[in-house]
Amino acid sequence: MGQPHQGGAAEAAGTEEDRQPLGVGMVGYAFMGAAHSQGWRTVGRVFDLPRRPVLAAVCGRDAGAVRAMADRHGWAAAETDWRALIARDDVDIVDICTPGDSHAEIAVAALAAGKHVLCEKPLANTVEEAELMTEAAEAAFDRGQMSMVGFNYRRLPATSLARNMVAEGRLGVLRHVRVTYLQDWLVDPEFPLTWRLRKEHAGSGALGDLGAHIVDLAQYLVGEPVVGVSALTETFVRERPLPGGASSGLSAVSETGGLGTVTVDDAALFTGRFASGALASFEASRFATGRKNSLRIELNGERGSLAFDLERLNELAYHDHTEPGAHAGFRRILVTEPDHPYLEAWWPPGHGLGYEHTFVHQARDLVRAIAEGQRPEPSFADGLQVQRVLAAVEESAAKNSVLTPIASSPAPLRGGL
Ligand code: SOE
Repeated sequence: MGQPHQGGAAEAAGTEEDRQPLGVGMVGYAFMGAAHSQGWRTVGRVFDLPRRPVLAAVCGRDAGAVRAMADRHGWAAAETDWRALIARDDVDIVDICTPGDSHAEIAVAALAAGKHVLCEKPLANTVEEAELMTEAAEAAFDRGQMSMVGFNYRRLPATSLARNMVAEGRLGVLRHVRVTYLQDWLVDPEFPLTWRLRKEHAGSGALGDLGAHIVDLAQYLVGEPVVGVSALTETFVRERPLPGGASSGLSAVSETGGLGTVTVDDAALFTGRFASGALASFEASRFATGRKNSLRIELNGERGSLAFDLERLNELAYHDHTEPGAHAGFRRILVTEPDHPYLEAWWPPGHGLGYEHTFVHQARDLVRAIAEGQRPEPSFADGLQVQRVLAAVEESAAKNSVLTPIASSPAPLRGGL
């Protein structure tokens, strides 16, 4: 067992100010912007980093709101045009926290301007955009610029430990991967038609927002790509009240009595196969009543199983199937030891981390990759692979919109969008 944290690894290597600054410019300032801000603000105070991240500038279209956000979260400057942000000399990393419809344009421009790029998930709204971004990222890597996608659930100590255990062969040959990511914020039919419910802004619905996370997490844990899928999607509430105000970004949405059309899925359900033959099931929904942000994953292999639940994110359940049956069974690993992933610099054992720490760890990994000239993961190529799975899910769901009928079934068989 390692030693409890005694005041931070950063202290051992001199003060933060001794290190060369690395200016961050963030585009977008809502929920994800606030989460990333916490990550950038905290990372250099906790981890021993080779460069010192500086919150140089944040960008958003509403001058007053972005200035207030900058003041609250400690950004030195506020911009209202992302082109001005990426042109700034004090910005080395462009951190993209906008809706998916602007990821490609901003990322490609930022890479062309010589910046490193961190882009929120899903990488893009389409495979074509993701391909363009990946090409730009590969060319930029040759010039020493790094690109990374914000799949933050990889950066929990427990999911990271699970990845290590799978890679060490503790589960043996994998047979099953079972993943669900469930929320319930769309159950109310009066919930307004925000940008997340329109294909032109979000690309897809629960699929791109939640499904992207679980596809990435599953592929990361298994260490292999998903090679084929069979899917069903559904939009349960097809029209919703239009939100007020130009800032909703939905002015072009067709109006029928104050209602607009939902053009993305509310839920996506799919099975899949991994390259080595393991079978997978995935479920992403915004209609799972009572489930707020419930992400669960279980892997079953010939030698054992692992299970993770985001609502108990400091724990990992492990069953070692090589133990004698009389006392074998799932046991709880409390993932808070200093020699567990990411925990060398945090609190003493048992004190636990939370959701926001994933963004600190994301910042840590990107800063180290930049300083060491190593390609960070997940790369844009990894993001493109996820995008291809999402596209295959949509293609399969379109084909599966008429289900194989069960004899004498009275139920309607048509689903999907
Ligand atoms: C909303 O569904 C959301 O904020 C996602 O966009 C995030 O990626 C996820 O981490 C939490 O839920």
